[in-house]
Amino acid sequence: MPIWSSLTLERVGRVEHRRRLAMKRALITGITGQDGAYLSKLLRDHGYEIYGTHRPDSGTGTARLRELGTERDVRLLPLDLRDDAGVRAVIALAQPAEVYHLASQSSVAASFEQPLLTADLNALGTLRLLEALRTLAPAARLFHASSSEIFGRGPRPAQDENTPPHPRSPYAVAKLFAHWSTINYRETYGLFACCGLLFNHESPLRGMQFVTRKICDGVARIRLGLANELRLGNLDARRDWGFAGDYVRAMWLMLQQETADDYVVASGTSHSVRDFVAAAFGHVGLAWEDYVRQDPTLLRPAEADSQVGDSSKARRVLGWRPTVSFEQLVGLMVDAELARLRSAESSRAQTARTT
Ligand code: NAP
Ligand code: F7E
Repeated sequence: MPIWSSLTLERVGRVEHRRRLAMKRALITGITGQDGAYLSKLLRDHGYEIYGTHRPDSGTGTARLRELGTERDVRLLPLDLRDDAGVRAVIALAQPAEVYHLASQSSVAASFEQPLLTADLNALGTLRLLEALRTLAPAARLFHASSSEIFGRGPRPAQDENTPPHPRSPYAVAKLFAHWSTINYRETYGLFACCGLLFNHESPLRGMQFVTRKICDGVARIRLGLANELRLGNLDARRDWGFAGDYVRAMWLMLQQETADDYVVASGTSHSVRDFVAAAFGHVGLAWEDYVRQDPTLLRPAEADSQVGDSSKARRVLGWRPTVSFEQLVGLMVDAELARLRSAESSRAQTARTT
C-alpha cells in the first residue's frame, strides 16, 4: 500500500495551493546586496513568497543569500534599473503586495567618480519603479531606501524627519530626488509609499568599499600577519552606525502600518571613523596608531562631516529598537573577518597538502 495515495496527494496539493495564495508576495530590488540578504531572511521567516532582482553580470552573485541560508527561498529576476521596460516587466511578473526598493549605486565615494550613473540609477531608477507601480500595481506597498546622506552636514544635535536636507554628494542629491519622488507619488496618486531615512548600517556582509568592512578586514589581516598597515582617508568624520539586521526590521514594520509615512532609522549614537578604528584594533589587542596611515587620495571632494539620527518617531510609532550596540557591532564584524580569513587560509593549506 503506497504511503501517498492519489487522494492524499491531491489534498496536499490543495493545501499547498491555499497556503501559497495566503502567502504575501514581496519583491526586493537589489536582493544580492547587504540589506537585500538580511531582508530576505526576515521575510522568509515571516512566511513571504520572495521575488528579488539581481544583475547576473555584476559579479556579486548570491554569496550573501547563501551565507544567510535564503538562496533557495527566493526567485531571482534579472534587472538593471536603467531599463525602463525591464522594471515594468518585473512588476508585471511579480505582482507583489510589498516592494522593498533597495537597489542603487550605494557608494558615496563612487558617486563623485560616476555622478551621471548614480543619478540614472538612484534618482531615475526609483522614478521608473514608481511609474511602473502607479500603472501596473497601484495597490502594492513600497518601501524606499532613502538615506541620511541627504542631510549632509546636518544640524546638531541630531537629524530627524523634519531636518532640512543639504546634500553634499552626487549620491545624496540623487537620493533626495528619489525621496521626494516617493513622497510625491504617495501624495499625488495615493500609493502606499514609505521612505526610510536610513543612517549607516553595517554587518559582516557589508561591501568592502565601505569604511567599516575595510577597517575590520584590515585589522584581521594585520592580526593574522597578512598585512602590516591600513590606509584610510578622513578619520574625523562622524557617523551613526547600527547593525543591518535591525534596520531591515524597520523597513518591514513601515509596510505593516495603517498609513504610509517616512521614518528616520538610526541608533542615536555618534562615533568618528577614528573611534571605529580604535575599537576594532582594540578588539584584537593592538594599538591602531602603529598601523593606520592617512592617505590623502582617499579624501572626498566634499563630506557629510557629522551625522547622528533621532529615531524617536520610529521607536514610538513602529515600536522599533536597535538591538546591537556600537561596541558589539565592531566586535562581531572583526570576529567575522578573522573567521573568514582563517577558513580561507586552512582551505589553502588543505589544497596544498593534497596536490
Ligand atoms: P549594497 O550592498 O551596495 O546593495 C545594492 C544593491 O543594488 C545590490 O544588490 C546591487 O546589485 C544593486 N544594484 C546596483 N546597481 C544596480 C543596477 N544598475 N540595477 C539594478 N540593481 C543594481 O547596498 P545596501 O547597503 O544593501 O543598501 C541598500 C539600499 O539602502 C541602497 O539603496 C542604499 O543606497 C541604501 N542605504 C544604505 C545605507 C547603509 O548604510 N547600508 C544607508 C542608507 C541608505 P549587484 O549586487 O549586482 O551589484
Ligand atoms: O564612509 C570615511 C568617509 O563609505 C564613511 C552608504 O551606505 O552610508 C554609507 O555612506 C566615512 C566617510 O559610508 C575611508 O570619508 C575614511 O566619512 O563607509 P562609507 P558613507 O559615505 O557614510 C550612507 C548613509 C549611505 O546612504 C550610503 O549608501 O568614512 N572614510 N576613510 C572612508 N570611507 C571609505 N569608504 N573608505 C576609506 O578608506
